[in-house]
Amino acid sequence: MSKKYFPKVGNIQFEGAQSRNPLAFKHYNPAEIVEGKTMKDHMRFAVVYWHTMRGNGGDMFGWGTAERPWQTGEGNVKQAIARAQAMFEFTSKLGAPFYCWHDRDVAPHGKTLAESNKNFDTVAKELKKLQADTGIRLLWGTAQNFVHPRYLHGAATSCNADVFCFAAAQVKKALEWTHELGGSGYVFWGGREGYSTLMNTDMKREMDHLGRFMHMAVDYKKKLGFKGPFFIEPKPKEPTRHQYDSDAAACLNFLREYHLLEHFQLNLEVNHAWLAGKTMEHELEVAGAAGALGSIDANMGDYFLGWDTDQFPTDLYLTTQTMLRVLKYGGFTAGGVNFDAKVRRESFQLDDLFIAHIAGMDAFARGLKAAAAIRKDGRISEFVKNRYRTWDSGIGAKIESGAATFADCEKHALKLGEVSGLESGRQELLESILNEYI
Ligand code: XUL
Ligand code: CO
Repeated sequence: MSKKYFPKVGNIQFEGAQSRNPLAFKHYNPAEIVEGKTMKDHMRFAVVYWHTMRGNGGDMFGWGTAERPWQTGEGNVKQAIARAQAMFEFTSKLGAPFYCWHDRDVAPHGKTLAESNKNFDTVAKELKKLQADTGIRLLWGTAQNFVHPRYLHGAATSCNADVFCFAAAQVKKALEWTHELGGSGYVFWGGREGYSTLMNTDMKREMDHLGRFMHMAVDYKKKLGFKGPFFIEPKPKEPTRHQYDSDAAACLNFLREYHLLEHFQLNLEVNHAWLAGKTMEHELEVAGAAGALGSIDANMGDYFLGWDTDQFPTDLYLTTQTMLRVLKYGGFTAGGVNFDAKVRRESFQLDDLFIAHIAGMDAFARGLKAAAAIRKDGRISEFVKNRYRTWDSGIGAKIESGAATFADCEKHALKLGEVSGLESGRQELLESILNEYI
């Protein structure tokens, strides 16, 4: 493989907590065993094509700022192949075992669908070679069904049936390549599957179309023999006012209503949870309780800007709370920790890409270690268990088993006269126990 885009950076090494080298891991030690598994296998870190390779630091107020030598060129297939090489050079130097793509990040849009497919085939063949050369694997693929103007009213939920067909064709193709490249899963993020105003929207009809679309995808997955899970990625808004897959609970409701739950898990993203007014741990609990915790898009928002800033996740409370839930629900199988994150516009130098990923990986490694230590300590889980002890026997157990009626409850309450023995929720105590491990 040509190694020319990051000549100043070698393979990133683990140097330990004392290291002051910005281009070294201080906490992410891939071989270290935590709760019986290597950190590498716990985290299954992935680098994204879109922000890392395609992002240029531009925002709606200003042009791109980022130094990205593989971005200079005409935007043709030749350049896309050079970009693929840059992607694999970066990911292998970083030591992340996985990557993720949208079809149109990988290869340019053509003038027709056939031309777009041809472009994608050419570059995806190069991806296959690069995967074999480096051992880097595809965590998931997805179709970019929101950038092209044809998707202005949505893709599967467009008011126009022709647009639905283009979206279906794109997912079909993206699924084929995800399968061919040994992808672990496949993601649906509904970029414009929602509405800007209800004045022009038949919401029920759009939801029905989305349900139909997902069933077609499931049928095609079976036909292909693709065994990985489908993931839905919730987000409440942006660019639309309301996105149908607005949060974990809304996605689960949709999946149950359209009899799709057995085929799907969720890919939860921190900044999306925040935009929904939820914490990441809330979303993880909702998904975990339904047996649908699939994967995570690791990033965070800005505490003062109300939009999807996709910052690298460096907040240790966030990573600890996240890893507590991931461990609680048995860890990742097909999913992983995917850095759907971008460096700030001001962090425009090439080495910032490494520094940012290292910061995120180290923050997640600390989160994992803290979560494992908190679980070993056991005070928090013991507290929670003890808090519910009136359900373990007597009337509580009778209610849980379904054997009790309202009349039984009334009899019990009348006998007691009043409730006694309520105890403190001890939020501050629990927070301080967590702090012992941060
Ligand atoms: C957008 C977002 C997407 C998905 C993949 O907010 O998170 O990049 O992760 O389409
Ligand atoms: Co995402």
